[in-house]
Amino acid sequence: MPLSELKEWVSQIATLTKPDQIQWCDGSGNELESIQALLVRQGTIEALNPKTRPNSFIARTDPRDVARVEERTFICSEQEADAGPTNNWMEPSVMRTLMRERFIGSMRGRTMYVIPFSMGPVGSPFARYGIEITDSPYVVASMHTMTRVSQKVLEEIQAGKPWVPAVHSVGMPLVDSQENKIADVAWPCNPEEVYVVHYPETREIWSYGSGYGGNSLLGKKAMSLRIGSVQGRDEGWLAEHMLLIRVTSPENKRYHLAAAFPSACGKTNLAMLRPTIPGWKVETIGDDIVWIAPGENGKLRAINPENGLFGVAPGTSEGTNKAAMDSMDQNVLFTNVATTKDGDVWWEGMSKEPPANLTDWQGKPWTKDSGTLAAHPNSRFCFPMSNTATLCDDWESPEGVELDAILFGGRRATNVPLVVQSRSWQHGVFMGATISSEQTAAAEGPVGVLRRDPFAMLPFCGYNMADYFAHWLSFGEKIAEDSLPKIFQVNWFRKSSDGSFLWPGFGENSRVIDWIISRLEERSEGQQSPIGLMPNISELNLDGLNFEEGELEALFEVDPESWLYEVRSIEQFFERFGAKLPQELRAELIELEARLLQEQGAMV
Ligand code: GTP
Ligand code: SPV
Ligand code: MN
Repeated sequence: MPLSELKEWVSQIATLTKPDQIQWCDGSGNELESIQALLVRQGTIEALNPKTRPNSFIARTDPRDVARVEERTFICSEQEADAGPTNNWMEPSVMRTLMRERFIGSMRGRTMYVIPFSMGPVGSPFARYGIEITDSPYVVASMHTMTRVSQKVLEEIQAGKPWVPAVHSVGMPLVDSQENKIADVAWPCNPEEVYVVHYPETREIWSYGSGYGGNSLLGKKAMSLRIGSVQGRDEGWLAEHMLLIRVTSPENKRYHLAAAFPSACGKTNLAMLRPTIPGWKVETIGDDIVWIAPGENGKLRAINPENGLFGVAPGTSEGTNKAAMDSMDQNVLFTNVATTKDGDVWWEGMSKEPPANLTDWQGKPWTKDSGTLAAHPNSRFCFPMSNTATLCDDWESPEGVELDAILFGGRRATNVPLVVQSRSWQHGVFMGATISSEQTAAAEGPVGVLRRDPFAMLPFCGYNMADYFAHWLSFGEKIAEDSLPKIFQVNWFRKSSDGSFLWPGFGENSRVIDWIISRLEERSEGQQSPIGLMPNISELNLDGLNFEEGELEALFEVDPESWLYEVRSIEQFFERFGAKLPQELRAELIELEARLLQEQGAMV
């Protein structure tokens, strides 16, 4: 029966959107090849030089469709309070009418694709199924890489497993209301009318007007985080914007670490880290999304529900992330990078000197005197997990891996030290709830402005963030402190007064991981500070690094006065949640302030 329900839903959507034809996707290699050929014919993608980059392509988007659009992302719960103060909300019935108007005939002249996909290995206790309907073959190609598109999903649905319906249209029909044909363009979209809409109670997704990234690949942020977080709240698990790695120490001990950093703040880079200190190994399990649930022994277990990487291109180089570069030797779909005259790709940071005669992300000739960026700052590479040079053997383990530590971080030029351990689970939740970061190009809006991005989930939490904080705190009640992962705050991005990064970052972050693991193994003591436990400098392996006078101190400085400003800013942020804010977090803030005042007193 359930399959007939699915078919009924597909035909309803077709009646609404009026496509020329319907194509059910099976996830096969042949299907991907024919979709790629179609995209090439339509001019949406171009093949790169098969000698240097086999089976790889570049897409150039409409310059108005280059990132997630948070302003146009909605959580339409029945009650506004359930969406909370950090989400856009509209009454579901009002939004449904509005979306219906937009989707009427929105696929005219196009093919409607029906994509059965799984987040997580099909059949795994973690796996969740979805059906995305889209009129964008670029989305079909990307979903092939980012999710598990498979007939097996239909069998699971037939067997009665729940699934999330997700409807997407680029919002540019090829026939107008007077029945006139409209010429297609290389990157159809409708940037003035973008809506990325979630109905958390009925677990539905509707997305209109954008073909880019998280706006249109609906298994990713929409299903795995916004709908996923709501399912997690109801069912006792967590859907998080995190990377997941296995770290092996020189003594051959294995640990699993997850880390939440806001968009474009270093998850993919940490996920593929090549340690610069001897004896350590890091293997990739996931780079953007992690689902966490208590296992049978009560310890938290984690999986990466995705099947591919959709990573930020600029800044990626042989020097900063060799593993990522090695993973891109074939089967990559690049979007909005620059191309060379030999049919290869380039972006800012790949090499010091750009090659001569580039074509920029908008398809225009470009030289370093052009005064613009060759690649869009949110340009991306997309490749299957199987490409990953540092892939962990157990990355698809259906029951996930046991989590030993959780890191929270952001992009902070000031105040936040390189690494701090939380005093407890509750204090760790406070650290997560108060992450702040300078905005990046991953979403619309001004780059560089500081904002609170709790748990790096501000754009991705599908319910009231205060309830989400309470959900995190509840694990501290259900699970003994000893069994819970230890929580750390990190910041790779602190700057000196001349504006340069104080910490070399990338592979050198292995030195921080070394200290974190020394804490798990109780090999180091650390030293208390008002904001948590920091390393004694002697506990850090800094062999081979050169710091100028005062730089290391600056990296770890906790200035009570500026931290008291931080307290005020957190207070203001917390006020947004009113009485819903868990009192434990208010208590943590009061205690933090007291410790800072005490420290300030001791200094005078
Ligand atoms: P999303 O895919 O948007 O969620 O981003 P992400 O969190 O995976 O960020 P990513 O690893 O792609 O890094 C974003 C940018 O930060 C890139 O330009 C990187 O080069 C830069 N970056 C990453 N790690 C470091 C680091 O340790 N130090 C410095 N200075 N820059 C870094
Ligand atoms: C992010 O913005 O956090 C991303 C890119 O990972 S997108 O898939 O567009 O959400
Ligand atoms: Mn992300």
